[in-house]
Amino acid sequence: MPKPIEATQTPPTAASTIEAKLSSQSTNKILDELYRGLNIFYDEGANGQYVPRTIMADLDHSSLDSIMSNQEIGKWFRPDYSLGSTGSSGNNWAKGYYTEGPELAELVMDVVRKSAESCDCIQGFQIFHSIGGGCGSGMGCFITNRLQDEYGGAMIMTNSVFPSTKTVDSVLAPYNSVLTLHHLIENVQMVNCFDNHALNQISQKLFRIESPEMVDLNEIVAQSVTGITSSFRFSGIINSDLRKMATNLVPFPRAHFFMNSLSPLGSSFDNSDLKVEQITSQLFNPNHFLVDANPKNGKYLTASVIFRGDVSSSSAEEQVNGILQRDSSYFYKSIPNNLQTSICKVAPPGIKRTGTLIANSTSILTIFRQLSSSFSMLFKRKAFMKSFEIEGMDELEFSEAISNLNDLIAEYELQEYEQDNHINVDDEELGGGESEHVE
Ligand SMILES: Nc1nc2c(ncn2[C@@H]2O[C@H](COP(=O)(O)OP(=O)(O)OP(=O)(O)O)[C@@H](O)[C@H]2O)c(=O)[nH]1
Ligand SMILES: [Mg+2]
Repeated sequence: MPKPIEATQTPPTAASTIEAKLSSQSTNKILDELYRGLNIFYDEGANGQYVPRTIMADLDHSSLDSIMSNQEIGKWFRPDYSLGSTGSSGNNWAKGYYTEGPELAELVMDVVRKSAESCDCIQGFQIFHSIGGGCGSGMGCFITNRLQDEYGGAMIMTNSVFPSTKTVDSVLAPYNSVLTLHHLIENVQMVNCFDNHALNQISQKLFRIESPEMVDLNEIVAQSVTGITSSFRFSGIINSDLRKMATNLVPFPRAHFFMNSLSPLGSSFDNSDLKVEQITSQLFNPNHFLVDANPKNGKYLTASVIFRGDVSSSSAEEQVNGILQRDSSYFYKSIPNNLQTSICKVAPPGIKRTGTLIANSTSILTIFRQLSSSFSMLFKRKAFMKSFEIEGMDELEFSEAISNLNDLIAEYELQEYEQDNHINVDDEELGGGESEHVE
């Protein structure tokens, strides 16, 4: 089974329980750190209970019912923050965005407003959704747009499950995904990309789970997100809020799609005490990425390694510098210092140290090209268009979405081309025309 995951072990249990769980590392400093970060994602309720500021919504209420009726986790969430309806998006983005979704999305916005009132300062929003179905994609886009309208200055980071590149989701998944990407390119500042093929491979090969279920895949996603957000929750680390993270990791505004990796992952050997060297090496191992794209097929525009636990800055620096030397050809050279390292002294419970890599890599093109091609195969035959047209959509919206994605692909390709051919954009713009060869 996957290693302990903070998201399932920390609040909203009573603060005293957290303390007990952390007895092995319960120095006052660490506890101070933990309490300091609690109110970033949790409200403190009666009796010292911490309640996640999480709003769950689905047009098909059965998924929410199963969470809320779950004996272990159901009691964690506020019932009035769980919003389901008896409708369905029938796997259709247009229903989620135009017809069925908006009414529920407005109820979500009411709860967002209520929740926002208890915040001192709204830094931003995190959205978890899949983009291949109709609700997470269509209604997800609607909500994103409403958040932008109402909280224009706030940052939005999504954790988006892309359709698998290897197995077939729904036949409409390419349409739903490209229509969603159109919005994610324009209205969101950062997207953490996941896909179920990669998550399944990790579950099967590294965790040795024969037939992984969604809960197994979601645990890996949760583990990754706790790593990413550790820099917001604990002090003294770079990327200490969503805005700083975007500033450091997004060199060109539209190139904000991250592929992330984790270490440790798996149960084949004792993972609780991996050395910094092993963790660093695993983070850059293609088998540890949570999306089915090989980082060695592209270039890291930027990347950030977050170590947690008992890690000294000298060993972190030494290992990360080693990667920079070994894999220098995979790093975009026109952005100096594009691999950052930070250390958070608080490890997840029960483990000595962990690492998370957030990578802004042009390898994400693998996913985009695949989506663009499967979208175009359907669209050139106008296949399944009728089901979108009866919800009020027209072809133009599809053409705009695919051309936006294709433009993004071209932008990433240009970055790769310039690096591969050692072209310095400034020289080109100045009319120099000569390629600058950098060894
Ligand atoms: N990792 C992960 N993937 C999920 C989960 N739920 C759904 N998916 C994936 O997301 C895709 C779309 O899921 P749906 O449940 O159809 O999406 P939806 O957003 O609820 O949309 P509709 O059901 O069409 O209204 C599925 O094919 C799954 O591959 C989950 O809990 N975890
Ligand atoms: Mg659904």
